[in-house]
Amino acid sequence: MAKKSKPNDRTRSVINDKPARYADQEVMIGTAGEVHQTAAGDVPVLTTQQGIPVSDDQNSLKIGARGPTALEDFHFREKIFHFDHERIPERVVHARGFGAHGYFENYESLADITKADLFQRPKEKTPLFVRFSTVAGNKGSPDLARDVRGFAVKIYTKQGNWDIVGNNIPVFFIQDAIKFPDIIHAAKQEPDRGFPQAQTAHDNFWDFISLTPESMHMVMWIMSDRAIPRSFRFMEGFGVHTFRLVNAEGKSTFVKFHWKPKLGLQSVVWNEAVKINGADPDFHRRDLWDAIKMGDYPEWELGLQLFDDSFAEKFDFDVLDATKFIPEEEVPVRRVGRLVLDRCVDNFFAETEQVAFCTQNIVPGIDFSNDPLLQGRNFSYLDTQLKRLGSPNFTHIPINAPKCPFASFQQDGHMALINPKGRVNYEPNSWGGEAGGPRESPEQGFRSYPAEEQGAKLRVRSETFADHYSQARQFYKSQTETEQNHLANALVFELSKVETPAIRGRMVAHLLNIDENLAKQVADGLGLKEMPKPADAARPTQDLKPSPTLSIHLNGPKSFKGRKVGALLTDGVDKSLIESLKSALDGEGALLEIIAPKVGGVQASDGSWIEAKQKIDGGPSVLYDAVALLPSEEGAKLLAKEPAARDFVADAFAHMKFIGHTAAAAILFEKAGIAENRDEGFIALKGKDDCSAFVAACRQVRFWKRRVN
Ligand code: HDE
Repeated sequence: MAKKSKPNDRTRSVINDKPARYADQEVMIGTAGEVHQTAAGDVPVLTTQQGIPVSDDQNSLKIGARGPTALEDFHFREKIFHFDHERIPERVVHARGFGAHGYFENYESLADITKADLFQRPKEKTPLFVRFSTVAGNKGSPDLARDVRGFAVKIYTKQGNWDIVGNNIPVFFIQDAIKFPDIIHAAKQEPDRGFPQAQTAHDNFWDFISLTPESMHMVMWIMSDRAIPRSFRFMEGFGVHTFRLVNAEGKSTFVKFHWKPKLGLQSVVWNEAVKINGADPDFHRRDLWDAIKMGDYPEWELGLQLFDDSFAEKFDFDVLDATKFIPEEEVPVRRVGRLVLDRCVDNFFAETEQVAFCTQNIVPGIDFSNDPLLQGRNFSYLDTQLKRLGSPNFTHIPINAPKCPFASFQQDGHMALINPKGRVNYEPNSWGGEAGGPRESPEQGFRSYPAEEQGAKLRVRSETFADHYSQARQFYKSQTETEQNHLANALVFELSKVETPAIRGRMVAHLLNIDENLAKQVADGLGLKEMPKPADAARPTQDLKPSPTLSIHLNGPKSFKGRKVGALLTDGVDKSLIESLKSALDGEGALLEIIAPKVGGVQASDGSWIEAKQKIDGGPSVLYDAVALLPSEEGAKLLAKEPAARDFVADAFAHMKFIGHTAAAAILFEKAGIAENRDEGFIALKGKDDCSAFVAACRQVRFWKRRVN
């Protein structure tokens, strides 16, 4: 409560001591009716950054109530000055991201293959931070852009920070880091017009791609449903490059890192992605936030593909070529631990925005390979952090600081927060003991694997990188028919946005080297008048064995756990039915979200009130994995008049979702134009058993047999 002020106190804008009431809020009102909330009791006093208490945060200091603002208003100046400087440069790639805290738990000692401290002791937990991202879009772009997802993990080990800065796709567009600015320039908005944003469906991208045959394998992945994941929780992560693990005896083993989601793989369909971007552009970040806040902690297993020089020698492709992967059928993935995300950030800027991943951050027991992409990245990340965070002291920011003891003689610079005490800032020195500061440690210190390197200094690409189509074909052949169709449709969609016909033709010429049917399907979809000749290939396409682990559909979830049903209710809904549905979903570990004509909720058949989470037009069916239509007879008739309700039903059908429904929903099917098309994906809900059957059916996630697209 504000202190009593004299009505004629001209230095105060609250002249009336009687509070005003805004529904639940009691507030003080100023001379122009503005709201003043004042400190009292456990509500702290607002101060400037210098700690000076602020008397009025609603009005700047003026010469007379209608006069000019005084320059001496230090509170105003400080507030605006700080606001003006709130933004730091967004990441030049992966600008849009979302992070969370968690831990890595090691299953067993891996001392035989690596001396990395975090892998030594079974069951040991090591804290970490993960940031998921899209690549091409700017910070405010929608989550469901067709794009690669970043999967960057910073592990705070007892021997320093180890960053695995990976993606959700195991290969990359280019083979040499020198091409990175080109691929990114081509993918991002075109420089003259500043659009299109967060999409590759434009001339520059496909122009560059069509002149970069090494990217064809990656193109298969980004045109597949991998590029439109249902959420971060349902996607894989990959370290992409070949790395080394080095044990205490100095023996090196090559390794590829994998993150395997416990909930299985799942993607949305393209038409859904387009609509989700409008309905909830934060769909992925909200999903992660909600899951963690509800205690449904997302989990991935760390998998290692381990191989030696002799495998590298005999493998069909160069293990240093990041446009190639090693099929799991050839080198199995050994699962060695789990990553659990169990804590949301306290502050998005401090943690998610300021986290600075660097591929160069490796710990003793891990080492690089000569992959030219990785070598280039090792320069880029440190450099970019300086630009973004503005100081070489970005490692002092809590999210970036190691959680183990650290000591160096690096000093000063902008925003130095961790400053050593004492006299010494160099070594060698003769001060000794604590006064002499830290010294090198031949035993514990990081030592590079002494790989033998020799050769002429050349600006060339290794000929072992020359096969551009075989693995692209292998990827395509490993997809189910539905997935192959999605891939072809995606290519047709993207290339239809390309305005230059020659680029479309060039792409089809490359597709001919991957799969003739795919090329024909795309050419047909584009209405290409003449089939081009296959692009001249540096190496002929090999027919490799399909790798079933590449298909999302063949590696889908085993349960409906972690998924969400949207239930559309009206007044008069059968209370016991909704309760049965809720308990069936609870049993599965899945969620129920109530959608109603008004967010206030509906009155159930027994007179009780059920609150809604969404108003019908704010909760379209694209936001759910399956839907339940539970209107009363009367309610269904009213819903049938609402375009949003008709779309809800028509989209659920078109997106091959399972549809649980009461008999009263029939009028909705009719109005949505799908009354004739009812199939086994429609499950009538009358009682408890039907609800269990519905949830059991939902384990397939979608009713693919519907084949609407
Ligand atoms: Fe990155 N990449 N990248 N990248 N990358 C960045 O670093 C770069 C590449 C990846 O959530 C930047 O902090 C080059 C492959 C992720 O903060 C920058 C090359 C893979 C993230 C950069 C690559 C990645 C980045 C921009 C070609 C998968 C986001 C902001 C050699 C293995 C990390 C930043 C986060 C971010 C450079 C290629 C993954 C500019 C030069 C391959 C997940 O340094």
